[in-house]
Amino acid sequence: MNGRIRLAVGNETFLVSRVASAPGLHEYQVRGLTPNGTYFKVAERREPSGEMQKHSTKPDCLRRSATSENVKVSSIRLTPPGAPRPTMGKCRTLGLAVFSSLLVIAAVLLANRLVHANDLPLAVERPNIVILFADDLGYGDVGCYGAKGFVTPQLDRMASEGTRFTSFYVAQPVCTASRAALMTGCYSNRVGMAGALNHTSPIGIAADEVLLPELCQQAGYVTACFGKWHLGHHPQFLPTRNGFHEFFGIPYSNDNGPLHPVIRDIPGLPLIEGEQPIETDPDQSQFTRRITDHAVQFIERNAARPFFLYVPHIMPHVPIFASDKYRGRTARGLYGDVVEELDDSVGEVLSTLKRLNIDDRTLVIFASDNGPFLSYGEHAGSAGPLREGKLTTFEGGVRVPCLMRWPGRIPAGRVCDELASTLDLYPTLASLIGAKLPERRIDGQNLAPLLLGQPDAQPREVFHYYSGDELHAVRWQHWKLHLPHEYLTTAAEPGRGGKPSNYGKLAPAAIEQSGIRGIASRHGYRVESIGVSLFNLQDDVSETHNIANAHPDIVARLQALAAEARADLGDSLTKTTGKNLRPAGRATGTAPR
Ligand SMILES: [Ca+2]
Repeated sequence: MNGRIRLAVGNETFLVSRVASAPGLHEYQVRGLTPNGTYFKVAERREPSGEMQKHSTKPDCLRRSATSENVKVSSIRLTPPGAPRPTMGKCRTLGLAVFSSLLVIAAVLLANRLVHANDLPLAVERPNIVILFADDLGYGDVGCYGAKGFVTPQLDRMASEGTRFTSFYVAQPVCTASRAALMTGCYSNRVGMAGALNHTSPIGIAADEVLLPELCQQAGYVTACFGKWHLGHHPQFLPTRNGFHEFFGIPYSNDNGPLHPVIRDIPGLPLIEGEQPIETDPDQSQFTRRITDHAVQFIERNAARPFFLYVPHIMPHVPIFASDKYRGRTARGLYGDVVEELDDSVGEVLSTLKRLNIDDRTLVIFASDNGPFLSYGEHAGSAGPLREGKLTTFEGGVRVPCLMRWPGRIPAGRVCDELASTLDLYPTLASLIGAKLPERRIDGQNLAPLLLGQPDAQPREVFHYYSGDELHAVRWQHWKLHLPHEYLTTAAEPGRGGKPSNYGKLAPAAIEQSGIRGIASRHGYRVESIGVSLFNLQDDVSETHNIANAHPDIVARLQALAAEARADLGDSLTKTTGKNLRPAGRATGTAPR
């Protein structure tokens, strides 16, 4: 498709030129539709049958150009000069048929918006998706983010072959809440999830939420979850009831058993395969090894079809364990050993993709579910330059390392400082795999253009820092406003040997007692408070200089954003009930709280 190509939109014709080409992938620019031109891509992919298929993005003009919304478009044909015109009768795929060198995009505009089944995804080739999600790994715990005392060559390579995000957030600074947001694209409190569930919790993710793996299943993907689930341990909440074909792992955290550093008399930790407990209190030094084996075998079994693999690693959440091969090898001690084993696990996944020749059609994302559990001292990670860690809405709690790699599609060696969140993965991945979003409110933004390095990408501008149902802070661009709230800080000297700070003087509340004081009592924290404080994260990522007095206009703007968030999502600190909240699921026979 070299040379001049015409794109017909209704009765209008526009000139198209090829601006980039890679094996199996061509990018085109359409001139004249929008001031900066508009882009789309065509990919060629050989199907398992041996047949060559071509897939295309819908040109941007059809998604947002007012020009095209004013006309009824019955079909769009992209025809190289001199080629015979295709007939619609030869279209074999929904919305798009490409044969020979012809591309036909059929689309219908009704009532000023696209409603036809031909609403094509942004991506041209549907990638496999792999999400590797560490537990309590800090912002400063990866080599390319400044880790000291251990090395992460595999993650560093992933950064050099992909994009490293420096301003990537989880929705809340604790396990269950963070995972609920990743799986639903919603702020955790919107879907009724908060904190970290334990073996006494009656709730779990609601049945009517459409989880990311469910979107993937709808799009024809085979799905698996290997690691820690943490969205409810009752059978109805397990991964296999929520879109995953396979599950191997634990239902809640690895300290929720006899190895809890403080609380005694917790029942044994179950290891589950599918929905069946297969072991109780398994050897935790084998978790990373066993999860990695499951991941590698899953990829090997499914290399010929699209898959979604979610690997929520159990490490490096306390109690931390490394296998024999790794124990004792880093200057950082056991924590460094554990992260080096995780790093090798990432390397095994990447080398498996390469060996099976599916490397360039697999998007791999690595991130952590929240910041470091600082009360645990040398058994916890580091937030690098960021203030505080897990359980707080300072940057150290919610800003996490994040790497994304998709050779040939995501720019290599790029460092991206734009604001992004696990919230955004849901609509972004839906767009890339051609899944239809559910008709309910979500909070994620489609960042596919940003990921793919497109020139017209619109990054996220606002992020709300919630802890449970308390609104703690708001970020707009590089400005962050803390609203008055309490927070946790390590009670005394950081703990040692896997114990929290102040161990020996703790008066731990029962595990059922959630909330800031219950957590403080069990994990060696004390409660502090902060008033209205404005930080410029560009100059002061450590949140040390409150400049609210110097910028009343910025404070007012952020207060207005906070008011919008409260009306929508609620805020118990100001006793505001949100208009758009959805309840968690509740196990049968358990009484509402
Ligand atoms: Ca966690």
